[in-house]
Amino acid sequence: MQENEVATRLDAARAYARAGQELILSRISGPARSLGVDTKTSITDMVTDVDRAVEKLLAGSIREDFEHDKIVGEEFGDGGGDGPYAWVVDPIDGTTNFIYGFPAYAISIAVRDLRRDTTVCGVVLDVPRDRLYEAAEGKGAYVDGRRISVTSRSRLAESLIGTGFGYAAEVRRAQGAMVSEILPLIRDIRRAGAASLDLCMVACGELDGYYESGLWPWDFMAGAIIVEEAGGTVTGGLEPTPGAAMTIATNGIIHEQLRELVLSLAAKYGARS
Ligand code: LIP
Repeated sequence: MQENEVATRLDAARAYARAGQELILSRISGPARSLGVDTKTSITDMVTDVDRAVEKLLAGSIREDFEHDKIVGEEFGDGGGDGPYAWVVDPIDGTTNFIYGFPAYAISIAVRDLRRDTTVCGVVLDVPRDRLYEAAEGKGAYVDGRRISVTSRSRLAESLIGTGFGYAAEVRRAQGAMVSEILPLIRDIRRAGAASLDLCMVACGELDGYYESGLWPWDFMAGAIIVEEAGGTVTGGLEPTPGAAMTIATNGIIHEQLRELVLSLAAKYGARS
């Protein structure tokens, strides 16, 4: 029974992501990008009227199709639902990139089984590259229907690592100090600006690992199951599970090398871990 409930929600999540993509493309096609932009926690933490419109579209569809499911969205918070499933939605992950037209932003939708406190499926739609990443518990990870898997690289010194930075200046200062010490110890660093895409890049082998502090559940929950179903490992730093303090995702082989390095430097610079 539950397998069908998950499969139905995965099918719906794909359709909702495509509908959100259509809305986004309708707002940025044509001669001028007319975006209403506000700021949230700082002048660098931005949100647009398109973020809000996409979340309203997704939430309306979820409420209509799964009236008992809970909805947790970046822009409108928690809504409804007394049933066992919760939808965790980021209407545009990588909002800064979206505003600038930098081609790295995604719609991220995860479905949680609240009885088991587990993500049971997730989709991440890379809008600029038109790639749909997806995974369901125990069913593998895919991009556009093609099976994906993490790399088999075993040395951190040969690994390509993604990361990201928070919005507060004092947090960024410590994160910058950390990355300056990590950089000489790895192949190179990449900063895409959308956690859900960083995670999908680990899942499909475009990165060997990724770490970031300060993420919200809607940033990482869909990407995390996609990494795990692609054979990778996702943890926190000091915590076993990813969260606001730290999210670390790798091919599994380099996980403890990266985790130990991140923890030691976070302690040195007083950063969250
Ligand atoms: C973004 C994350 C990214 C992080 C950015 C920002 P948003 O989410 O996906 O990894 O580095 O600072 O938080 O705010 O664009 O949805």
